Amino acid sequence: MSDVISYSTSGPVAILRIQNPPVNALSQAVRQGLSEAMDRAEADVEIKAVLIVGEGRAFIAGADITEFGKPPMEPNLPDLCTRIEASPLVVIASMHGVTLGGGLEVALGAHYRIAQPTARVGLPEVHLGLLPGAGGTQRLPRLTGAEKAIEAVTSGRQIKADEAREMGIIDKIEEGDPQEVGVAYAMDLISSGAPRRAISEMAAPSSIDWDATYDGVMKKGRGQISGGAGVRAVQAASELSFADGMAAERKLFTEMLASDQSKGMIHAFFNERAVSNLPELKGVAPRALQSIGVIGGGTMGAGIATAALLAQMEVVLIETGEAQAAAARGRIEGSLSGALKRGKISQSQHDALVTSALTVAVNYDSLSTVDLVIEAVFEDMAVKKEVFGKLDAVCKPGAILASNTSYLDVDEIAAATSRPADVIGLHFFSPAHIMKLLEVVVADKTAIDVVATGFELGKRLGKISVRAGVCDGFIGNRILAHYRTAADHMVLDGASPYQIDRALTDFGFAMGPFAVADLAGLDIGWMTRKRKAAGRHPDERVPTYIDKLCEEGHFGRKTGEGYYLYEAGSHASVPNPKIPVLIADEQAALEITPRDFSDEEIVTRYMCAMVNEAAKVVEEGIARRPADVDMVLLFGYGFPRFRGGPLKWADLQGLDKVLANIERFAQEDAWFWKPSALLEQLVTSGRSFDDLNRAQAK
Ligand code: TC6
Repeated sequence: MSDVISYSTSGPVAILRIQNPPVNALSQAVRQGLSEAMDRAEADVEIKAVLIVGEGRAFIAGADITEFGKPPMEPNLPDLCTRIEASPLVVIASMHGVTLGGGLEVALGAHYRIAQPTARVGLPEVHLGLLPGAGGTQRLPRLTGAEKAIEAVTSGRQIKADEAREMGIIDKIEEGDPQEVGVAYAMDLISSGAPRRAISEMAAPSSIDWDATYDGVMKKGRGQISGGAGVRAVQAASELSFADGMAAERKLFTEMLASDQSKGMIHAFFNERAVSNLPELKGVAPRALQSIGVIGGGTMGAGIATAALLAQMEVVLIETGEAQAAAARGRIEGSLSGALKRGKISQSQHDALVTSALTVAVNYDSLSTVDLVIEAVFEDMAVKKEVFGKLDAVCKPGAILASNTSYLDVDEIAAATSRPADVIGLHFFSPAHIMKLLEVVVADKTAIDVVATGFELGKRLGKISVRAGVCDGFIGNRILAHYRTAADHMVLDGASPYQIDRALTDFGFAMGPFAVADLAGLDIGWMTRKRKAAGRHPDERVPTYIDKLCEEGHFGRKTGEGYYLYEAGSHASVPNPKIPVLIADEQAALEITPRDFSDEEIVTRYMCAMVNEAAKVVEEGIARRPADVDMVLLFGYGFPRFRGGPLKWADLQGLDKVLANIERFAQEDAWFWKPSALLEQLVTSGRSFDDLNRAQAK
């Protein structure tokens, strides 16, 4: 029989055991193997029931995503589910670990479902820009009703066994070996004469207000289309016969599969995993990593400490004085209480973290035994060097000395110590216990096992870790500075910051650049402009209108006034009427006649600036692969996941089109819009950024 399906019997029960590690994805071989095994069971007169069970860590994690985009191979999944359901035998699925997507659709094709108490089920296709395409949107609502099915299909969330049983998805929960409990359940069903129970034959779900539900889902999805398609598919389950509903689901599924959005999301799925698989780290053992030191207990330092505590590490945090130490402890305890409230940790874990895992001290000597120290002090080279000099003196040999700098030269920081091989950049994003991105900044002399330890730390903290080389701003902040400047140029030329923010949130960004600037603090950009003023190219256009607001002490959300005005204690904001006046003054001084911008032009300029700088970051080796840049933007900068990242977006647009736009913009401002050499080469050779990703993966 098939390699991936083992067939055995236990009395009148045929056992179909799926053995396709790591997660029993429904590859062609699995589909074919299941179909053949069903034939075999049905051909055996002794067999009364079929048990489907998975080996390893999951029942079935869904369709094999690696097959998407390839020519379809028979048997297809909808037919397999229908074939299982149509069996004259009683079919049982025994679920453990996760049962996701096509996996749940197979289970819904079965007549009865039993699960381990720890099992979780879900239809996560929406996270891949898809909807269930093998009957999930037709069968699930027949069990749960339309509303619950829509919630499952549009959130894609994993549902715990208890809740799934309450919803009617699981018939029985029983702890034990999935095969043993499954066989026992099958025997009970046989002896009680339980009938075949095909969900397709159950009543269609009642009608709900489909249009209102669709609108709500589309609004929540901020431009993502697959959630809305999921609603329409469930509507078809309610309004059409089962067979017609299946055809409607198939049509919507095929449309989604062909969409750029699913291409973007599938790119994100694979690359959020691939990004930390560095070939040079294969076989390199990380150094010990049980205790970490954090220098500075401000928002960033406290966030890093919280993240490490939540990952069960011991933390020693250093502050400059007793009052600052108490404030830092207060911040960390506040975040840990939040984690307790959200159910991330138990009361006893919380108490242990606060009392024994966290030490807050004012003396560097407390760092003498830690495995790794992360410095999160003021962004000033002299201050950093002083800190690293002190760390060099107190830390044990082999301890890793890391800087959380967001743009300073890590080579220069390393040179302030006698052990540059132990120095690395670990750039977290605020709030560090929530944001998923970690840039692991590798300096010239960083030892390879120190790099491996940086990635190991990221893994333990649940981060998406991306390797970055040394340059001003590394991957993310360097690219950000560039596309922010493109937005500033558009403001000088006549687009309002509010139109720009709206056009970009319509594109799918979590926030527009001016709302982000207010949130981060306008003083940050102001300081950066001052820092960079000396080395500025004569052709560089730098708007200064916002500096006037900073000079008056208005730094955005934290002071209640920036591009927007903020009401105390509320997230609501309105445009600041001073801004158009400041902009008009600067335009007059520069003799610029403002012009209109369409939303489309705003998005094009913003995205082209992002892509051009991102291509330069790859070209210079600051990022390892185009997909690494994509993951940085996705996980650190609110880039819409359904677009896959800026370089995936560029591929989908067509690189020739993107380059042509950049060349057109360069006619107005040759310095800012100088095309990336890599982008030019790719266009000339007819290749894409994804071709580079694939070449690197080999
Ligand atoms: C669907 O079913 C559509 C049906 C309609 C059809 C008509 N395929 O995440 P991990 C790999 S859509 C292929 O590190 P975890 C993954 O790449 C699908 N490969 O582990 C990784 O490989 P690597 C709906 C897959 O324990 C390895 O398995 N299903 C698939 O943290 C381990 O993964 C989903 O969307 C797959 N379906 O989490 C489920 N799934 O080791 C997506 C995983 O070479 N998967 N791999 O890097 C997940 O959510 C998680 O992987 C998990 C396991 C919860 C299953």
